[in-house]
Amino acid sequence: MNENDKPAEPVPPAKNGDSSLQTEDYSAKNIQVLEGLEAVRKRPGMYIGGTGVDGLHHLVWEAVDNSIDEVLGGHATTVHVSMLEDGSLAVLDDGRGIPVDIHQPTGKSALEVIMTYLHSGGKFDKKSYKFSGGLHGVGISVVNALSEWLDVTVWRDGNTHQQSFRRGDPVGEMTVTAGADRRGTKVRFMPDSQIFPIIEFNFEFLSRRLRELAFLNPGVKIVLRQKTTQKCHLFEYSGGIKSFVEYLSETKTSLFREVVNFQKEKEGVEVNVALSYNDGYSEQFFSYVNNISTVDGGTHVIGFRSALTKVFNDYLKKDPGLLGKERGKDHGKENKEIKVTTDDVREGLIAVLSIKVPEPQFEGQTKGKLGNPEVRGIVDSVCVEFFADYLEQNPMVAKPVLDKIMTSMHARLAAQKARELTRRKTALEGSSLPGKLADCSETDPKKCELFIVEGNSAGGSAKQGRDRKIQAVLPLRGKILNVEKTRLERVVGNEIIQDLVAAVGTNIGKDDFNIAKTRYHKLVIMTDADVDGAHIRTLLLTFFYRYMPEIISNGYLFIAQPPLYKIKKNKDERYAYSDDEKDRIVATLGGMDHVTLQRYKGLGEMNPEQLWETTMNPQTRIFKKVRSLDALEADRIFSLLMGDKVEPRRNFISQYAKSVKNLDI
Ligand code: 28F
Repeated sequence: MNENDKPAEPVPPAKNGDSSLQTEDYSAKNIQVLEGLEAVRKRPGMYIGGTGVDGLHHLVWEAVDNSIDEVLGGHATTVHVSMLEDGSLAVLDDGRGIPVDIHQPTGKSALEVIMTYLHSGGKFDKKSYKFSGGLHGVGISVVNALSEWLDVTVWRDGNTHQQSFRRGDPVGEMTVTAGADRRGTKVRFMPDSQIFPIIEFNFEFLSRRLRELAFLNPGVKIVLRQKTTQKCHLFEYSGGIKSFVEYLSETKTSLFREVVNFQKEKEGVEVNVALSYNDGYSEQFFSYVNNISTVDGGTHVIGFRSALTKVFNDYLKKDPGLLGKERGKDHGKENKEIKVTTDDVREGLIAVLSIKVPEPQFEGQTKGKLGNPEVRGIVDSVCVEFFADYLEQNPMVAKPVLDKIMTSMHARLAAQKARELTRRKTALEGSSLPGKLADCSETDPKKCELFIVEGNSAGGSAKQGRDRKIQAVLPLRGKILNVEKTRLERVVGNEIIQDLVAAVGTNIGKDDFNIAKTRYHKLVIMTDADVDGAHIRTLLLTFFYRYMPEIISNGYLFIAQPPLYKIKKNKDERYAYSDDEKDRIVATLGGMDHVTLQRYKGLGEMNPEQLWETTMNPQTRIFKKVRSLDALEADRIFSLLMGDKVEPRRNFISQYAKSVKNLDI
């Protein structure tokens, strides 16, 4: 159905007696007018976190969250997000439509007030906390303030209401035309290039977050469309976060069939958990509070992890035979002090924890951590109660998981011993930086950059071409380890990984990793544009995602974008970073027969000056910042290609093989 089709009649509110569903019928009288929008344009970062690409996309999340609230309230069914040819973006829902009656105190329509004042609207009273998500629900008026133009359409009471705005200011009155055969709200906006350096939306980025929202809001249907490419993604998951864990597990070999899933409300906090275990060594864990991703965890995550650990230790106390005889040694005598730790229960775990809290306190620089102290005990007790009973009832789940946890624990104990030995050894010799590292002279990590370069030839050019004050280079010898089927201990043992970990400075592993020890606040993966380069890049992304996730969540990891082409006309040399850009440059230089075109196959083809100018010079280079969802995608692709499951790999390759360009076998 395209966005202008007549939407289906919305379903009546769920009859599950859930009193929290939004059934209040708001109107102008519910609006509390706070302040005008000039504050938003002066300090946009205060309202959307920043004016980079993340901030730009927050404009979309604000509108989408309003539409999702309408669906969760039982007044709508579908949210459409459309990337339009002119670069603007439209969000549409088939809900009740933003109220349009006159707001007495201002004499304006409720619609105009909601679009032009901050924090207006009844959404902020306690009753509806269950739905307001997004960037702490700052309201659609922020989108309006930060848009060069914005058109809103409301279909309501059989009429079509419209109003346009420029940088938050109304352009004329709200117009009403009779004869709407539909209901709902549509907001179309063009981000303001006076606020955002980059105003292009990213389809994949939108797709990942919209998929996540569909998992977090079971029953919501979300359609994402890009007009220029006709690409279209539809997300709807009636299974909610259980479907999320199934999606994350698709590429893994699970230890038991059914994803474990439960939800329970306690003292006003709604706890929703889904989890599975697989035979891999990495953990995939996502936590949310009121649909907001808490990348830095918090009290809810502490409660969850302590509950899981406690339940497995209690289970082992009841059945000490499970402690097992690892390779003939009997751990019987040490039984009493052998305890499973939170790290042991993370190996091979895929879990989603989603909670709803009336008054969440977010902490940390990126507001990605929950602070409410009372939540820890609530989540802990709810999870212990459910998991203890579940393991009792389901031995075919408990057994394989405990086997795996015991193996993980013994490996950890063995590695601890090994580490103690090596620590004593390096304490004698002193921990050294890898010989391959060409370090920089600056010592303030905030100013330093480490280029992780594939292959010695490119490494050589990078070492010669770099700015030695702030730029270090670490050439990687050959392929790094396949971290899909490798436990942490072997990863640490691998020489190339050791060089990388030593250069980065943070150490590795949950109890040793320390983000404060990062020696560079920009870690730049620089690999060739060919298949080998892509393979190394995926390996590195998966390694960082699994063993140094905070490097990514702190925004320290980047991917260098070397040029694809050099276009020469007499003395004039230009570089192109995409096929489109190459076509544009060739056209401006008079067409193909006036230029010579070189397609770069690898970094090694550039001399140090060219590599500096095109890819390393902070004034001219292009870096792509790695976000957690990008790395999650790399991890998925990596498991698909390197994991055990043949079916998903065959599907992936057949789906993408035809679209692979310049595959040089
Ligand atoms: C494309 C973005 O913003 N959809 C929305 C509604 C519906 C109501 C509403 C919104 C009024 C006074 C708060 C309608 N009828 N999509 C959207 N759909 N806001 S935003 O009301 C806002 C309240 O205070 C709505 C009856 N009650 C609420």
